[in-house]
Amino acid sequence: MTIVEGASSSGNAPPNPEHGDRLELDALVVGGGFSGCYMLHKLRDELNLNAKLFEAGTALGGTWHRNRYPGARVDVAVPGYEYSMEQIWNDWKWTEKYPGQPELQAYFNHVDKKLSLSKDCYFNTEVYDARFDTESATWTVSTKDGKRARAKYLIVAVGFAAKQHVPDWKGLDTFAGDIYYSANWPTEYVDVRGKRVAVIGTGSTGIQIIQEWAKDAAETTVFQRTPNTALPMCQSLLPPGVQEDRASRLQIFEDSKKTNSGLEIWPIPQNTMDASPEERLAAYERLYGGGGLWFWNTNYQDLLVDPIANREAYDFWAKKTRARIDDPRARDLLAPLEPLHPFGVKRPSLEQNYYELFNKPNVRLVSTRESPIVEIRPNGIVTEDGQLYEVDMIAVATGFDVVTGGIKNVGIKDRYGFDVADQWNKQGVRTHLGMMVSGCPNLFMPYSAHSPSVFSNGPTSIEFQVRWIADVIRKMRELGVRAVDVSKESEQAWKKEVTEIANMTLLPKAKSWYMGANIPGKPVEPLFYLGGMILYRERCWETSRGNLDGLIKM
Ligand code: NA7
Repeated sequence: MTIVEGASSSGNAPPNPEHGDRLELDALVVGGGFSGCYMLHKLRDELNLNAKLFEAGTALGGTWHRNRYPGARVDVAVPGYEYSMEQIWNDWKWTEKYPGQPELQAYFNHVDKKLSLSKDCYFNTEVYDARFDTESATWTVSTKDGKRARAKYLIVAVGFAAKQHVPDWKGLDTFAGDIYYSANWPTEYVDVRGKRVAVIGTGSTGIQIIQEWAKDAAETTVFQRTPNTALPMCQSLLPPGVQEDRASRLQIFEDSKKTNSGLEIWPIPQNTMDASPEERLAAYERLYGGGGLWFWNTNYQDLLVDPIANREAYDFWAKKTRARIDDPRARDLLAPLEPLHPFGVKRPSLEQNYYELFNKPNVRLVSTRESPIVEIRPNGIVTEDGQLYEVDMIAVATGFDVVTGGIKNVGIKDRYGFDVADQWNKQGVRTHLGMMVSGCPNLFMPYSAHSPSVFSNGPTSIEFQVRWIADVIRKMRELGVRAVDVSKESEQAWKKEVTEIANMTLLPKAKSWYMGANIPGKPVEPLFYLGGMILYRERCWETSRGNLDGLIKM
């Protein structure tokens, strides 16, 4: 078997001799994605701290650096999915409404240039241990390549999808062809012409790979466990003028700060069944036809709350989707009349020609719900019914150990020596505001669990969280406070709020990564804050109000 990997995560690069391998810092940021880059800029350029960034990969970009598989693209449109800093957007032009990974990587290179970030970043630097010393009130962080840093403030900005989940299929290492893992794709072009390829997983990643590979492969076999309620992307080039109009661009960012989603959108302020059937159909057609996630995030306000409303939307989606699939069996597997879970409680992916692909004679669909994968053999994939699917190449797109996986890799120990991720894996996630953990003073985690993160426009919620963290640190310095912690009671209250809000929705009704249910053995619980950005902002300011009244000062 050949595992074809990218060069993003080595951990073996030698310490950078220019800087020495022992660093004494004010602040250390771990992770160079949207949140890490902005955090470094804030701490270094606005608070004038001695701040550095450790990144396991070879460049900035985070998710968009690691996930460079064919077809990778964002499901939130630009302009909007970007930093709001004018110095960045004033001379950056997007080409497509939903940019692909190469354009997003180029954007991060642009951000790097504008903010001069790289000079304070250590690449190929993978943190495996971080522990707090109460006496000196500092974090000591160790990396796989032998660096050690001491910092007053530690910002773990590894995002929610830092660790890919790969099922432990028997015989995985015996495969004689090439295996590609979506989150560690090689930088070189992968040629599938004339090959029999398999894609396992039909989340956004699987769908994007399938759409690309099925163009050229001799035969494509798709292994689906749960049908994706994918929506048409309606990709387009950005019309000239859209980005050039400074006033309207500023307005997008202003408006985005006032909504729950961090996008300049609101759901229809009406319940589904209060609209007449004609009105409802017209609304559905408009939202579905507009493309993108609109049918999901600007649908009637009760879409994710009321089962009847939800079913109405599902039925519309199924009718539209089924009409695109010729084969009755594929139709029933891809868009069943009876949904396997409520619509939208697993994130719908955006697709371009996904459903029509199954009308091609050389694209076949295997239901691993009916017959799970039990083994990988040198020549292919075996399912429980004994069927061997012979293939030359496999793409594994089986999702992520969301949040906990990435935190686990960083090896955070609280001030009593307990591993935070281990505790989370046993007892469930505990945070305050999704950013702080009791027993971990001066540790902050933007875009992690228990925050609106994946239920908001990433850059908008990240900018808010980073500003909040920077504000707490600024106040600490003004007040002469060495360290801040959060109480167990704050954590309990926050978890209660996260859970109660999620339980008002239909989200707990699916086995999704939103609930941690995609990883065997992981506690099943709401992992994200569904109260929206408006309430979330209030909660954050309540904690940091006055002289940091909601925090324990040490
Ligand atoms: P997802 O959305 O978690 O998708 C993973 C897919 O892999 C999904 O279809 C899973 O089926 C499937 N899967 C997982 N384990 C198995 C096994 N053992 N056998 C067969 N199929 C399996 O991850 P993505 O990377 O696509 O997207 C993640 C998010 O990142 C995305 O929503 C964007 O917001 C960004 P399941 O549905 O669990 O039955």
